[in-house]
Amino acid sequence: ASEKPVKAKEFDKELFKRSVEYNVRTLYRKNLEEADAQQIFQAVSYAIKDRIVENWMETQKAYEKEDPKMVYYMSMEFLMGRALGNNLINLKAYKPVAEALEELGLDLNLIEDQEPDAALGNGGLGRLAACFLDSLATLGYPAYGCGIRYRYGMFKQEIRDGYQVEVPDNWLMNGNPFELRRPEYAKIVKFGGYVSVHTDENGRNVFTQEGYQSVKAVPFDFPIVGYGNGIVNTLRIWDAEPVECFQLDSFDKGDYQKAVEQENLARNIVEVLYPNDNHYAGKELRLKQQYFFISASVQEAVEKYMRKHDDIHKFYEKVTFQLNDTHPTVAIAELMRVLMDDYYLTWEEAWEITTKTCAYTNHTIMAEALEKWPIELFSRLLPRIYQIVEEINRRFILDIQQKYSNVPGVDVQEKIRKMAIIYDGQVKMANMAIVSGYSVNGVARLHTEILEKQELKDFYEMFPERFNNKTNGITQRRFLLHANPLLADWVTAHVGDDWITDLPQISRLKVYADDKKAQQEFMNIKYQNKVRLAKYILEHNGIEVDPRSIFDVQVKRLHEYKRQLLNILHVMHLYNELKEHPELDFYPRTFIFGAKAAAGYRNAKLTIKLINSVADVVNNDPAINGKIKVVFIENYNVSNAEIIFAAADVSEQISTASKEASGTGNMKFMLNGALTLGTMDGANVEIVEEVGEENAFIFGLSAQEVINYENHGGYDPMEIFNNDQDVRKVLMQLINGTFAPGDPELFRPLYNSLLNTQCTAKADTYFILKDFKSYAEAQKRVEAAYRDEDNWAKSAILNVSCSGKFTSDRTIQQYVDEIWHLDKVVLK
Ligand code: DL6
Repeated sequence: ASEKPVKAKEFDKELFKRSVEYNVRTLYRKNLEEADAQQIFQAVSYAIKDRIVENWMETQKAYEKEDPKMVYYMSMEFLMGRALGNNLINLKAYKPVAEALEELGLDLNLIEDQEPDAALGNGGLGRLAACFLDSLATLGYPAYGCGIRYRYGMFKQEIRDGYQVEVPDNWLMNGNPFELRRPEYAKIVKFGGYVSVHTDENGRNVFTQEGYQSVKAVPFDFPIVGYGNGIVNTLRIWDAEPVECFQLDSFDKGDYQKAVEQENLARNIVEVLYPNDNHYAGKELRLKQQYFFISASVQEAVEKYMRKHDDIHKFYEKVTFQLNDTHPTVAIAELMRVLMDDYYLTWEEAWEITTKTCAYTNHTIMAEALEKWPIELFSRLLPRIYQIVEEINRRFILDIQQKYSNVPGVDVQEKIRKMAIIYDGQVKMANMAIVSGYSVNGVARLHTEILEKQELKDFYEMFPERFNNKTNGITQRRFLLHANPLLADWVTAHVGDDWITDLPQISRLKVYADDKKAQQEFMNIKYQNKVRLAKYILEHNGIEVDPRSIFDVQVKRLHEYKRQLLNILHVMHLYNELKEHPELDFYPRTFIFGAKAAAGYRNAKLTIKLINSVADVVNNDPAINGKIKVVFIENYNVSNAEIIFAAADVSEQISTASKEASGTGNMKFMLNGALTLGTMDGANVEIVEEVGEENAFIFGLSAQEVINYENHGGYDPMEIFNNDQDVRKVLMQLINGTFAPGDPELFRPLYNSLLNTQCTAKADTYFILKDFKSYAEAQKRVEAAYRDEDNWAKSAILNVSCSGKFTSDRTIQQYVDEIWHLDKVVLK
């Protein structure tokens, strides 16, 4: 490999135009004037794909030749969003393509809007995986993303009468122009049955799964284009097909039932993404999904390796598996199975390879997100895998006993209770991931510290060398270059365009923070982006908002720990203040929310209804003269997120301290010059460290304070209710019909979640009332700060210029240096 990167090929506009016209003709037997918008999107995408495929082949050829070590990023979720715009950006062809299309009388923005989001993920975890793929390709590291080609991705959210309604997301309806079906790499995945053992002629025990059902896993490859370097990596997502097509004559052979079951299994397995974020669904089908894509991916990784090498013992020198949370951790047992059952390695040999191959990322400390499978289910569905997990567990318990039996003061049984992989009738996936891998990482410094000192303390004591932190990051190519072209051009005009692949270069903007002209230019760009969002809101919500008001935004999944409820209670409080004191000098504010709630999450869905109900009252009350507007943006997704981040003044990152592992929205807002209003949680801590507390608004309990309360049984919210009139008033409004005139009891469950009036259950587990006052004070500081426009602009520019650390390029480089140890491939 040469050290010097190639220059991107000049973009041939005429060739591109001809190819779009040709595609419209051959795909649809139409000319450009006759084709509809979707057909044009397809034709443009195929023209771009032609270009990508060339680079894709070159890249794969280089990998073939150089035989570098590869990372397989295993994830149930890849929240990719749209591909066309991103591909154009990374091919450095966005502007020339926009011009070429304009010459054809077409608008690239409208064409981009024809593409459905590839929403194969819930939230942060899935979007992180997508950012990582972008960075891996841009940095030139050989990588595969491995996942599932769900027929239906994250549901589309419609708001009807203020309530969330889930609508299926048929994202493949018009076909996906960028993907390639690769039936030649199909794999068989087996479920159920039983394991028989016999001894072969060499005296080895041979384990065979019998009486199983099987599914054919067929991969679809999706190109991941690196920025301007010609590299194209692959996201491989697996579809399921029946092993044999349904055959009528099966009935005669007595296989009828089996044939139908296999057909159904294939149909169901990849049907839909489970829409739970930070919450474990515990469904049998989910475990099937996990094993399905993992078995196929592990089989392919081993086969690919063996196509080039003859010694399986050195597998880990060329392959590493990064397990994105516990969802793919069955990979550990599957790799052991393949090595022992298909390659006849001993347990010790297979264990050596597996433990040098697998690494695990923890993304949450939320107890309800930790996967634990009932033994009955696990062993019935995956009988051979269960045997292997049992053996890993048996050996691990021996290790615990050996290590701690003679240590004074250590209760070995207690250690086993907390650390065993199989305990209390359950298989604990996080424990298996830690025991069987070479690396365990958290996703922000505070999160990793909490893992080490609290949640995974026993494991940290036993394997301190495995633990490390990798603070998350985001790709600036999608979230600034594509999402905010005005700001991107402005940054480039001031500091050059190195930031696109080297975000810390953006710190050179700092010298402009005090420059009046730069401040005005920045505020003007922000204003234009607010106008763009206001237009989107008018079109989608029918609500008129004033782009001169403060755009105060909280967009993320709806979860009690993220505390959208705190935000809306505070809006209610401001509304009360304005009603009581109409003369109040109040800076107009637009509160913008966007959030999907898991379909079965009652309080989350009720919070959406509350936000919309407050919006109805506040937005239509002439007495407050439009000073507060509340907007709930329907169907928050990667594409509208790009418009939202660019327009935000205030970034609400208000989770209960210690609960948000990292957050990545916080970084996207910062990159776009919004000021953080947040708790000292997740990566907020590092954001504030970079930009300075004077350029953010920090409030609330610290993580340690929250943990202390939790360790002592919580706190008493009634005390606050009884003493704080503001809090009392908004809480009473939850149950007196102020925002639900027809049904005053509607929001009672939210009220009950905050107050333990019956003393039966814990209340306010997320410290909303405890933090309310400090949040309201921080909001006052926001308002005061915004009135000083120059100073606000200065802080906003400083936020942009201090965002360098939060690029996913940095995160990936740390994974490479400290975990994976990959070499860059540079195309000649
Ligand atoms: O690491 C990506 C993302 C973090 O930024 C969020 O803070 C965290 O909540 C999220 N975790 C999950 C865990 N899901 N499960 N299971 O989504 O990860």
